[in-house]
This record gives sequence, structure tokens and C-alpha cells, in this order.
Amino acid sequence: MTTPAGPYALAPDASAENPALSADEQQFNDLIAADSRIEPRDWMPEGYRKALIRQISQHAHSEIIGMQPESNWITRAPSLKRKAILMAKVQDEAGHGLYLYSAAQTLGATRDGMTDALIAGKARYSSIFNYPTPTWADMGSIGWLVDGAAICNQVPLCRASYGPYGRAMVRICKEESFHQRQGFEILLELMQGTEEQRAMAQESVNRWYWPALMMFGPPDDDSPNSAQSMAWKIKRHSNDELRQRFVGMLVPQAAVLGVTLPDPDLRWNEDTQQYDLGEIDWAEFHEVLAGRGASNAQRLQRRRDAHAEGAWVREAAAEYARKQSERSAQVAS
Ligand code: BYC
Repeated sequence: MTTPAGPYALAPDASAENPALSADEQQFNDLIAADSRIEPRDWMPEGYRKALIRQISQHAHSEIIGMQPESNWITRAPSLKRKAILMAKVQDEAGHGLYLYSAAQTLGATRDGMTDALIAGKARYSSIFNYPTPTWADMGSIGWLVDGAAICNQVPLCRASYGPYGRAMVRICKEESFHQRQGFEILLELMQGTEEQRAMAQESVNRWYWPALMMFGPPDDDSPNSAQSMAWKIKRHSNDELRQRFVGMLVPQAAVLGVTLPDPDLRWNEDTQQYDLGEIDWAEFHEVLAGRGASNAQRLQRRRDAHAEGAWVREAAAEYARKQSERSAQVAS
């Protein structure tokens, strides 16, 4: 973890009154130290506001782009029940994106600005959504591994120091937990099926396992934002801690499913009381972040097309709002 620089670089210590700080700064530090919440009306350091906009907008974009790999399977889901479940899940992801965009708006970011950055390819979203979904088993792997990783990362975010972010995360985590179970159940059904279905489930888990571990971000010694984010109590645990927790959660679930996690070096370490993991391919992670993953271009193009196709809806809504306010003004005069 890199040591942050600047006036807010240290974890605030409420017990130490610092005469160099303004009353606003002291109050901010006291709220953070007391594990209380910062609300939109409160004074906050510019760096804190920017860090939140960065993380929350990236998170919102991930939810919105993350609808694509699964919506791609709605028409091909193997039964009416599976179609209904998948459709509800994809709608949930849209909802998550909207709560998160709203949370970022409370910090002064504009919805148009965030959308423009995304469709211009200037904003980040989770690396995981740049992988293709060629088989039905991928719907199981996304639920089990991707939503599973999301829960592991996001449950601590329910205690994020910024009120609107933490509160949005509570509902999101409840829904993610349903998503994770539905993915597990798809894989369980496949693993209890024919030889071909079992092979399809295992092949899919093989493809998604490592990218799911990358969702937690770079290793701690290569994570420029972690130290400051943790000092501000936006993040509560480091990237590696959460990755480790996730693998600990997966191992017994994989045994119930009967799938093998594709890491020959994975083994329990009595001394550390956690699993030793094989080497993650960080070169692949950086390629995906640089826009050169298997599906980066397709995901962005689809988002651009959807935005262009939705222009008439935005124009109609704006015109309706204009007419409504004109009418209210006439009634009032
Ligand atoms: N992908 O200093 P670091 C879902 C970037 S959606 C891409 O460790 P930080 C779902 C990072 O942004 C769930 N970029 O950063 C939806 C930073 O770049 P910048 C999505 C990544 O912020 C639909 C740089 O690398 N979850 O569940 O301290 C269907 C250095 O990293 C990634 C969230 O967004 C990555 N994987 O920690 C199904 C969770 N990792 O901005 C499911 C909220 C790192 O300096 N976000 N980068 O240019 C977080 O918890 C944190 O932002 C992260 C990264 C742990 C992701």
C-alpha cells in the first residue's frame, strides 16, 4: 500500500486536538475517528470528496456495464423460470447503478458528466465485465463467483464513512446475496446433471475463477488508493485481505458443488490459518484495465448505442417536465 501524501494523509485521531486545523477539519476528523457518518451537508476535504466520486462512479458504471454479460442470455435461458429470474437480476443491477449514481451526485458529480466519461472510454469499471459469456453455465459462475466476490467486497462498504454510499450498499448487498445463491443453484443443478452439463459447469468455473480474484484490485503493495481510503474509512479492509476472505468462503462451497477451483497451488496453511494461493496473472489484469480485454470494445460500444437509442426518452422526459412546470406557473399566476 502506498503511503498517501498531503494534509489528510494520516488516520485522524480525535483525541489529539490540532490547533493547525480549522474547526471544520477538526469536526471532520472527529466524525471519522468516532466511526460516525459524513453526510452531504458536512464539510469534507476535497481529496475525500474526489476519492468518493472516483470509487462510487466506478462502482455505478460496473453495475450498468455488468448488466450486459447476463442480459445477453435472457432470451436463451433454458426455461421460463430461469428467464424470469435472470431478468429480475439484470433489473436489480440497473437499480444498483442508479442508487450509486445518485450517491455520487450528492457529492457534486453530474449524471451527464459521469455518463459522458463512461461512453468516452475515460472512466473505469470492474475488469470482470470484459470477459465473454459463451455458455449457460457462465450465468451460474457470474452469480456464484462474481456476485460472491461483490458481496465480500461490499458488505464492509455498508460501513463506509460516507452516509449515502454506506446506505446504498445495504440494499445492494441484500440483493447481491440473492444473486449469489441463484448462481450457486444454477451450477448445482448442472453438476447434478449429465456428464456434459458437469463439464460445462467446470469449464466455466475455470474461466471465471481468476478474473473473480482480480475484482478485489491489485495486490496491497501495488494499490495506490488503499491507505488513504482506509484512513478515511471508505474502505475497511485491504484488497488482499478481502481476496483471501473470498477464497476461504469459496473452498467449502466448491466442495458442495463438486467443482474444482483451478489453482493447483491452493492449499490450507496451518501457520497462517488461511489458504495459500497460486500466482495471479497481473499482466492480464493490467491489459484489461488498459482496454484490451476480450470484450472491452464490445461492452463500451453497446453502452454507447444504448445511450444513443435512449436519447428520445431523455428528450421526452425533459419536455414533459418543462410543460409541467409551465402549467404550474400558469396556475400559480
Ligand atoms: N477493475 O488503488 P486501488 C457487481 C483500479 S459490480 C477495474 O486498489 P481502490 C455486479 C482502481 O480503480 C461490483 N479497475 O483502488 C454488477 C484504481 O484506478 P484509478 C463492482 C480496478 O479504489 C453486475 C487502480 O486500479 N464493485 O457486483 O482502492 C452484475 C488501483 O487500484 C479494479 C465495486 O466497484 C478492477 N477490478 O480499490 C453482477 C466495489 N481494481 O481509479 C455483479 C467498489 C482496481 O486510481 N470499489 N482497479 O485510476 C472498491 O471496493 C475499490 O474501488 C476496489 C479498488 C477494491 C475495486
